[in-house]
Amino acid sequence: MQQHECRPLEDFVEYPSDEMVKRSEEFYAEIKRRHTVRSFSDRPVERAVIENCLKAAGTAPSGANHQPWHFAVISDPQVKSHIRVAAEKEESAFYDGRAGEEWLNALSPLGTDDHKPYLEVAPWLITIFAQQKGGITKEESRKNYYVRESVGIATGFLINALHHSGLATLTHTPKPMTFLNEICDRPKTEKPYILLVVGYPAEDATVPEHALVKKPLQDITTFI
Ligand code: IYR
Repeated sequence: MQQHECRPLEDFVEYPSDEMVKRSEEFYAEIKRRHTVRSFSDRPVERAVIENCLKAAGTAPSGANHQPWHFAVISDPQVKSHIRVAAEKEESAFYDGRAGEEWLNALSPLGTDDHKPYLEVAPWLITIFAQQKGGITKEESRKNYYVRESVGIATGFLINALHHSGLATLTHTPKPMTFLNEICDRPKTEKPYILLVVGYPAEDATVPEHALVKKPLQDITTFI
């Protein structure tokens, strides 16, 4: 059996309890300002910011620490335009009926449609892929575990890091999104998970009222 080596937990920081309350309040206030944006500015965003946020995402916990994610990061205008054309093709079939009535009814208060100009306007697109095979190093091809859970957590870290850095995001999920494997040149063993649109919001960006309705604490928790 492989040796199970450990080192002391050196970078954990403990705060006095009143400071903990304050920090948790401040974090809530900051994350509460995060809104999904569907109208982006074409203002450029420094690559260093994106890289730091990706490094933050890469620290997420994952099954057996296999880190079963790949981030394809796109700024090339031609590739973005290719993605827009392919996504709009799938989305027009979706909004034209493939989604079904119940789904389209659920979406109507958000005002979404098959028109996705932000895929070309925003400076960065990040396609998050979930890897069925991998391992603790890039070279391995072992089974991965809890892949969707792990990639979901890493995506949450990424969205949070981008928001914290001062950027807006949109979690876009064209359906199906297999066209992203070809465009991003990723193997079939990787499943596109979310296409994250990243940049500054357009000056006239709005947030649908529907998206601002968050369930109160008592509706999302039971303390046992
Ligand atoms: N993928 C489509 C539809 C869509 C689906 C859900 I569920 C949303 O919360 C929002 C949109 C689109 O991106 O327009």
